[in-house]
This record gives sequence, C-alpha cells and structure tokens, in this order.
Amino acid sequence: MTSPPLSRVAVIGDVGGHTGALRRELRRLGADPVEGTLPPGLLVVQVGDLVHRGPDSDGVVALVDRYLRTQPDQWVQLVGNHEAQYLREPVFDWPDEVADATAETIRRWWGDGLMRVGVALPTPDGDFLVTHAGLTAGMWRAVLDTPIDARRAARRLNGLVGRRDAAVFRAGAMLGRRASGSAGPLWAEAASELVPSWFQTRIPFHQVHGHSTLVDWATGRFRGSAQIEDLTTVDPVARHETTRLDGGVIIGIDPDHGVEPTARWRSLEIPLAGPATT
Ligand SMILES: [Mn+2]
Repeated sequence: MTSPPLSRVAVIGDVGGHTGALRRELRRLGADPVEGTLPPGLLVVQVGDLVHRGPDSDGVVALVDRYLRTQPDQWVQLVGNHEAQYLREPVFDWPDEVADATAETIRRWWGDGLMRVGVALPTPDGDFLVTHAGLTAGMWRAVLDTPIDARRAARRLNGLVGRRDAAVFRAGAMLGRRASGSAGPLWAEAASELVPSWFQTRIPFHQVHGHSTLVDWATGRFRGSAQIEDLTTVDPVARHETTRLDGGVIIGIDPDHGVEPTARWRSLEIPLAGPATT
C-alpha cells in the first residue's frame, strides 16, 4: 500500500505537558487525536519539549507514541532539553518527573532513532532546518564543518548521536553559562545565542526552532538587542517570530506554555516541495 506524497508540514512548538493544547492543534490540522490518525499528505514535526510544566506529560508522550507507531512516515519527533533529562544524567533540577513508563518510552524513541536532533524540510521558499533550539553559527562551523544545505546539516547533526554527544547536548546561557554563539541545538537561547551568532556569518539555510522566544509574551517586550527587534516580525496570534538575516530567516515557534497552556498559538504550516531528511 502506498501513501499519498506529503504535501504540507506542520511544525509544532514546545508542548510542555499540555495534552489538551496538542490535541486541539492536531484537530485543527485535520488529525483525529482520538482515533490517532493524521490526514493524508500532512507531515507533523514536533520540535521537542513534549514534557514538564503542564499537567499531563505522560498523556502527551502516549499520544505521540501512538502516531509514531501507526504513522511513522508522518511524524518526525525531535529531542528537546526536557527529554534529554531522561536520556543522560539530568543537568537541571525540575520539580516534576514523568512516570517511569513514560521515561522508558522516551529512551526507546532515542534508542530506536525515532527521536532525532534535526530534520531538513524542502519548501518552495528554500530548505529549512528544524531543531529544538536552533543551530548556532558556532556549532555549524566548528562541529558540523559548514554544511551548505539543510539536508547535510540535518544528517550531520543526527550523525553526532552516540559519537559526539557532548556537542549535541552542549548547554548555554540558560544553564547559567556565559552566552555563547556555539551553544548546542537543544539549549541555544534565541535572543542571546542563536540569532546573534548569525550576525557575522551569512546563514546558509532557513531555520525553525522552539525552546525560547525573542518576545517576552507576558509584557510584549523584546529580549536581547535592538538589532534583533529591527529584523524581526512577530505574529502574536500564532506566537511566531520571524527574524530576517542575510541568507535566510530564523522562525521561532515556542508557544511558551507555562503551568497553564497558552490560549492562542499555532503550529507553523508550510508547503513541502520534497521528502524530509533526517
Ligand atoms: Mn527547551
């Protein structure tokens, strides 16, 4: 049996244990979260941080596990720093923990290669690289050896797993370190590390990331330098932030859910021009 080609992608930002918010968005995209089916032609990419903050991390992981089991060609799951807490020695304190079975599911995804570091998406507007926190210029240069396209970048990022884990999991300012243009793809902070890292270097392809935001949505104010604000367009309804750089755009899509879910947010929907690469 052959499936129809995938014609569109929805990149879903951080979920943070909010099953209701994830189900609602999937339903809007034409999925049936009860039956666990995705509409033909739709690829879902979730950027990681499925768990913690909200009330039902276990439910979120179970929901995603169902899609990964039944429609693995239509769901790309990326790893976030919150999933990483269950893959290695925890690097930060977090008040709530997922159930043992949920932690096992997260480890199984990682061990089976069902949870990736990055994915490349060809679109009519050029190729996008999607990672949890974004690919910094320092990581692109020193660890990946300056890949010129998103497909190579995704392959090299995923190829680091098990060989150069320290680079994959490299922390940054969010763990109290000095802001670094070489922070890793699970940790780079958008305002202080990711976006500024590309100011001196032409960005070779577009990027989408979750993990952190340029705008403090509680106040509506930008974090970081005035330069970032000048280059960035904000969609407050979708909670998307698009920064135009020389060579491409960086789009942040973290809805910034807290203990309560964000009321209004959306996935980033883009037409697909070819198969995704991991
Ligand atoms: Mn994160």
